[in-house]
Amino acid sequence: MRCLAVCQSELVVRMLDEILLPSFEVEYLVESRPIVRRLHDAGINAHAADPRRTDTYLKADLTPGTCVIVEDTGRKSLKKVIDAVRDAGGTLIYVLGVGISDFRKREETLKSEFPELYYLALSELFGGPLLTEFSRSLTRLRVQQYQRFLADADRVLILLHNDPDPDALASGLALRNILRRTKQTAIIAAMQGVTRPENIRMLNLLDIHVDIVTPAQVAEYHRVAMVDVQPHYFGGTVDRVDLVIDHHPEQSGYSAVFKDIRPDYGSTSTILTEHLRAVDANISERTATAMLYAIKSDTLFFNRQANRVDIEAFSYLYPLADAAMIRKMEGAEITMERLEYVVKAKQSGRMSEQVFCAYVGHSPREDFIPYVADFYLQLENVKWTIVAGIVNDTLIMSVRNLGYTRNAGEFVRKYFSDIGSAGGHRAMAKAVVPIAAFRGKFGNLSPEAFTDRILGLALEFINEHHPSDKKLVRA
Ligand SMILES: [Mn+2]
Repeated sequence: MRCLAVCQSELVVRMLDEILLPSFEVEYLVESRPIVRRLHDAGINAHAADPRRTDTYLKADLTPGTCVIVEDTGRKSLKKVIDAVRDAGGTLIYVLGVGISDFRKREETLKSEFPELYYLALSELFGGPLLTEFSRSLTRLRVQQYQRFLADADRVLILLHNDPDPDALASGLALRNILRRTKQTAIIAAMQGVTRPENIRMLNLLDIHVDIVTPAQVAEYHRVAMVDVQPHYFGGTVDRVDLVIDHHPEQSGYSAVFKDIRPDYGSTSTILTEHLRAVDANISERTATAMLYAIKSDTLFFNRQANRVDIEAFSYLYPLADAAMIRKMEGAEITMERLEYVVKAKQSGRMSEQVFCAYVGHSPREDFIPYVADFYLQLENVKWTIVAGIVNDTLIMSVRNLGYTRNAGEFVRKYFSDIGSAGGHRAMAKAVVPIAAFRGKFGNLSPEAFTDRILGLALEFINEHHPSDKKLVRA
């Protein structure tokens, strides 16, 4: 493809020449003769010409298929240049803003007169990669500091939250990799082990071992790191921590020698991908697979709190990971045991105004309840699901909705925060209430009466009209 670049500064010519050759056949038109001479000496195809004259472009054999790049340094004569290019038959016109402080405004002004031109700002083209490089070198500094600090320890404990999820497990592997340690010298551990079937499958498929530790054992380690969790989670049982890496909101009231808390990130694995990249670490297929799966599951495949950095980490890890293995791990979600609870909910559940509510009775494990709530939300015509069950004398209730109706977290807080713990986000929430406290407020209900009562509360909540949305309803 032929390209004609109308430039004023030598730097811009040299930069374009480096970028465009050899894919393009480029010719430069420059007003200043001394600059043209220097460019000539450097072997660049430049000519001195007046860019405001149409015959300049006719001489240069401009055709409608020639790509014309015009450097814009803010001069008023730019419009004359564009007019001349168009008069000579030019149609593909790119204006490259260099040192234009408000390039959006400049673009708008030009486009009002020449709607078909393309405006590119050098600062915008160049800024993203430059900032990425700068922040990577800051991250490198941080990582090297904690690598050095932890280097002399015999054994490092990498502590995860209870019932570790894919993000916690993957972060454990990633940190071990950054610390250049083995499973004998960096122990991945939790105070309560993995219970969810898909997470157990992940442990088996990727051969990850999670030690179970007591607070007393934690204290015996020379160095302690935490990933995907912060010390307050352990309720004061862990009083010394050297390194904390997490994406949950920052908690106060603890001190750590090093910490990297980024609440705007969708997963801890995203933070650790940046750490690994910053120090050019080799990422094994196993670690990449775990991390990719973690980002996918913590962001619900980019449905929940994910941003550019998560997508960036995902695309970096993707070619390093084993996609078939991830499909196997995800397949583990459906188990016979879980299907039993799906059937129970089908038999006892009730549906009204697209709200599905079910009580599944006593359950040996908590994960059956959110699983059933997620399951029924997939049905057409279901917009809310509320599934409750009893685990060890405690009522557990999972609430899900499609995300654009009223807030699920508000619902559980409104009715259950006075008798237990209740909270969550717009689309997913949970209440945990001791049975005695529940009976104290609502009475001793039969399973059918319980379902009716909760369904009634949900409909009342969903249909509560705020003054602001009344108009919407009428419209
Ligand atoms: Mn996480």
